Amino acid sequence: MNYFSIEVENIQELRSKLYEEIKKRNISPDRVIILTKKPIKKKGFLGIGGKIVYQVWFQVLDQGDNSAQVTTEQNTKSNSKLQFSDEDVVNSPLYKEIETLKKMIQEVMVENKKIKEITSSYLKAKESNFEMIRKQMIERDFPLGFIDKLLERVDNELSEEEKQNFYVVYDKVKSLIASDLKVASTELFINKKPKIVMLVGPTGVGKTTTIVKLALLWGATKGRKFVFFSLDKYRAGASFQLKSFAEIFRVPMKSIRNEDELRESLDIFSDSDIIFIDTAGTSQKDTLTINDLKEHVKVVKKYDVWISLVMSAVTKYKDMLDIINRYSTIGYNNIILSKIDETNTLGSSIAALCETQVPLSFVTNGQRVEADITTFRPVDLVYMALDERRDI
Ligand SMILES: Nc1nc2c(ncn2[C@@H]2O[C@H](COP(=O)(O)OP(=O)(O)OP(=O)(O)O)[C@@H](O)[C@H]2O)c(=O)[nH]1
Ligand SMILES: [Mg+2]
Repeated sequence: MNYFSIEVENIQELRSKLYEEIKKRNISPDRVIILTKKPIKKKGFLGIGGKIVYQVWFQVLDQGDNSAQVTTEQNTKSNSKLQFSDEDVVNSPLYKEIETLKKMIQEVMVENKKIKEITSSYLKAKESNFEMIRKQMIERDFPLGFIDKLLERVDNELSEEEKQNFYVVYDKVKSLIASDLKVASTELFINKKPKIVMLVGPTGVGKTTTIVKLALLWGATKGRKFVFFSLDKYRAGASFQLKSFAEIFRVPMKSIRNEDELRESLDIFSDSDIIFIDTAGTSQKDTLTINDLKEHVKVVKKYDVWISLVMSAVTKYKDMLDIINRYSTIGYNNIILSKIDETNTLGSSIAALCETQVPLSFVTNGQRVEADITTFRPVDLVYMALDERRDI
């Protein structure tokens, strides 16, 4: 005596699968009886959806079994290939019993249809939430690769239920970006005098303007003694801009042409609380000037230093990564994101900062030295980057 089971969703399927099984086993349909039938729930992909199938167990009676309604004629046939006709199958008691199953299976079909409808509305809601956020992030200039990686994390970290709610998905996006964004302290601690504050970065990003803003913030308003150095030896009259600010602050300003002069001047002004060093704008592609800058940095690294890479928020994403990477040989401590007032989209900057994990110290948002420098909690900056721009 042996047994077999078939799992089906509808009666047609049961008929054809059973017929296949009978043919495969080469048994007379009269020897097959239904033992049990029960609905079972099959889990869907990733735990959503799923369906109910009918599991029907059959017993194949032994040829000598009394309950088997096997005729001698059929017994004789049993050793040849496919010894019974389709008609035998259809007229067998087994098939009659199958008819009674029909109703039950139809009920299961209705149930399955309902499950399918719920599942597809779930998926539709999730997809439209993700799509809306994706679209918004593209508009805010977040790079595609960054968006995809982020949404994949959101997909993995939220439950199916949570993904139905746009605001839950949106908050998750914000909190993931904010937790990836590193920030540097914007307090200037002077452990050992003189503290060196140095800004490096590409041409025209606002290094000189920003160093004046920092001198106001950390020097003048705190009553500290400070001086300016300018390492801008490449352009005649380049230090003029800084000189005029030094006059306003009534502090010394020294133009430096080489490492020896730098050493000397550091020595001369060693009783200052802070020495603010402005540097020449260098193209990130210009390895010669970056190397030259590196030699100067070696001299100042003997002191207590704060070195910031100034990077304009208007820069293209790939160029940002290139700048962050090339200047890394200098060994800066943090990034100052400048000119955020000149763009409506902060996506590329935020993505570049998150991906490189360099801490952000300040953002600058205008030309006014007395006002346009500020700090943000990462979460606020992320809100700014994702939402419509608010006045800052
Ligand atoms: N809109 C805007 N303009 C800024 C900001 N910071 C600086 N600028 C302007 O950008 C221009 C260049 O600024 P600088 O401070 O000279 O830039 P730099 O990096 O020192 O330039 P180089 O020394 O030539 O490399 C000036 O016109 C500044 O007023 C800012 O946050 N927003
Ligand atoms: Mg400058």
